[in-house]
Parts: sequence; C-alpha cells; structure tokens
Amino acid sequence: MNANISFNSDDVEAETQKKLEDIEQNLAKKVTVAVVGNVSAGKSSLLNALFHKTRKEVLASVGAISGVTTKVKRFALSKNVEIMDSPGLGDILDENSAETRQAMLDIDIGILVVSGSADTAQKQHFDLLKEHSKQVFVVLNKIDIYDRQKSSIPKVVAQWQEALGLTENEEIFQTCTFGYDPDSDEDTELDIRGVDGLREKILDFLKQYGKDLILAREMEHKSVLARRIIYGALAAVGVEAFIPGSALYITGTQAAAIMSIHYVYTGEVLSKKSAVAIIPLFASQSIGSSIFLIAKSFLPPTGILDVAAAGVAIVVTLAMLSAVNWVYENGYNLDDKSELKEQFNKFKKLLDHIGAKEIARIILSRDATAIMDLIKKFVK
Ligand SMILES: Nc1nc2c(ncn2[C@@H]2O[C@H](COP(=O)(O)OP(=O)(O)O)[C@@H](O)[C@H]2O)c(=O)[nH]1
Ligand SMILES: [Mg+2]
Repeated sequence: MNANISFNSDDVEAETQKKLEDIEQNLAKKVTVAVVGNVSAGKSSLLNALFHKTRKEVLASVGAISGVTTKVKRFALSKNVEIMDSPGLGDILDENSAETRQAMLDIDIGILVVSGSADTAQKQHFDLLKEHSKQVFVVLNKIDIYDRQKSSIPKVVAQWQEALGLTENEEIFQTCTFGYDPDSDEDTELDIRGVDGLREKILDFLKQYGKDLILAREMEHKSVLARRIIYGALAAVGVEAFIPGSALYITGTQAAAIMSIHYVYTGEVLSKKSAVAIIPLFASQSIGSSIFLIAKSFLPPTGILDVAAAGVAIVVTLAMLSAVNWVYENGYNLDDKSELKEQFNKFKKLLDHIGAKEIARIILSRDATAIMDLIKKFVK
C-alpha cells in the first residue's frame, strides 16, 4: 500500500491508543446534576420528564402540597450519575467544611427551575449555582399557564432575564412538565413541552467532557443509544476510509464504538485492550492484534481508496457493531465468540447483498433518515 509511505504507523497506533485511553477514563467519571428552584416550581416534574419517566414510574415524587423541604436531596441514579434537588445550595455551604463543600458542589449540570413572574430573590440561587457548576441551564417551567395568553411569554422571559442578570444570548428554556402529580385526575395525560430540546442541549454540553454517554445512558433506551453510536462510527469510517494514513483510524473508531456499546448495556467500562482484541474476530484472515494490521485487513489489497473500498470498511463496521449490539440485546456478552461471529456473518451477508457501493452511497450521502433506516435493519 503506497499510502504507508506518507505516515508513520507507530504514530497512528499511539494516537489511536491515546484516544481509546481517553474514552476509558471518561466513561469512569461521574456526572452530577443539581436542580435548584422554589418549592413547587416543578423540579421533580422536570427531572421525571428529562429522564423520560411515565406517570406510573416516576423518578422523583411530585406534589402540589409537598412538605416544604429546604434541605438538599441527593440521590444516586446509578453508579455514575448523582442528582441534587433543592431550593438552593445554601445548606450545603452552611453545614459543611470547605473541603466537603468543594467535593459536594462539583456540579456538572446546574438547572435553575423558575415559574411564573420574575422574582429577584432567585438571583442569589442562580449565582451560587453558577459558581459551582460547569454550566447552568435556566428553565421557565409551567409555560402552559400562558396557554390562553401566549403573548405574555416574551415579556415574562425578558423579566426573568433581567432579574437573573442574563445576557441576551443566555437562553431561558421554556418547558411544561404537567401530569406527574398523583393528585391529578386518573385520565390526565402528560403534557411535556420543551424538554427534548433541553435534554439535547445538556447532552451536547457534556460531549466536550466525554461525559454525554454517562447521562444519556440513564435517559434513553439502550437500542436508541446503540444506533446513535453506530451512526457516528459509520460516518467517521466513511471519512477515514478515503484518507490513506487515516484509514488506520478505522480500528480505533470501531474499538471506541465497541467500548461505548458495552457501556450502554452494562454500565461498566471495557478496557481499550479488550475492545481492540475483539476486532480480529471479524477479519477473514488471521491478523494478530496490531491496530495497523487490523485496519489494513479491512481495506482492499490494491490500496486504492475509492467508494468501493470505503463501502467494504463501512460494511464490516456496521456488521461488527450490529453483532456486538445483538449479543448484549440477547443476553450474551463479548466472551460469546461463536454468537458474535455467527451474527457478524449473518449481517455481513445481508449487507453484501445490498452491495458495498450502495452502502457507501447511503452513508456518504449524509441523509440522516436513510442512514438511520439502514441501521434500524440491524439494530431493532
Ligand atoms: N401547570 C403546570 N403545573 C406543573 C408543571 N410542572 C409541575 N406542575 C405541578 O406543580 C406542582 C409541583 O410540582 P413538583 O414537581 O413537585 O415541584 P417541586 O416542588 O419543585 O419538585 C405539582 O402539582 C405539579 O403537577 C407545569 O409545567 N405546568
Ligand atoms: Mg420536588
């Protein structure tokens, strides 16, 4: 392969290892979410909506006449996600030593929930939350109270902007999270608005810290996340397959996706070593465990990097990751080599039938719907 001349495979190997190491470390981190706001602002309701909870299966209990708690409620949603729910952070600051405070208030996502007309008393809570959070999202909840008076909304938003001292480009998310109160009528349907956009912005923000999957795992269905991971991997491979040196990143992309899918289903971190070690299972010939050699095996011997070559790399990647998803969905794991291999061969046959060129065309088209439809054939 002529392309070998223009880059150093050791560099690529080292760079890929570094990337996988980062993922390994990131997935072991914690995410802390603090929801602050007056009693009855709708904090518990918003949490339920953010985490896609139903009326019957809530995360946080909701009540119009809730006992007035001024204390900070903390609960672990999983090993890696902690939620704080409180009218303010004052108690933590008052009751704890400087060190404890620091540890307790290492907040990733702060959410200030307000409702109704602006109240300058919220500014102190907002400022404190801001001081201790990587990012604060301001939410104006109960937007439905303006349903018969919609033109009031911009005025209320502007008032809150002023009361909290926000700049023009600091967004106030408008939400409705009605229907979680057990006192609401039996046949009440959830009225959820604006929460999908907020969730998306929160996860987007966490991306820069490599922490988005940790929170997303608690929010979304596992197969939805697996599909998103595969989507990202296919898009990356589609690009990597065309760049001679970068073609070797393909193995890194595949290993990263395997680590992510493993995390989604198990909540555990798969070592980069274990992830890379799985990949040769899907190569037609015996290739050892060097990232360089593995990647090369997925590319054509001619070394010509065209749509057909990209197609081959994409087909292998899709079949591989779909097989990994399949074993978890069906109660197996990565040690079940024969199931992995069998599913891989089955998926690959289906893809070969469609044709590598056609598969490449779909992925390279960047048509999100078409790409998702293709992935859905393999990840139900
Ligand atoms: N109209 C309306 N009521 C809501 C909304 N969100 C929550 N509520 C109601 O407000 C009350 C307090 O909600 P809750 O989530 O317990 O507030 P928290 O005390 O801040 O946790 C409950 O009766 C909820 O049903 C909303 O968007 N619109
Ligand atoms: Mg509450």
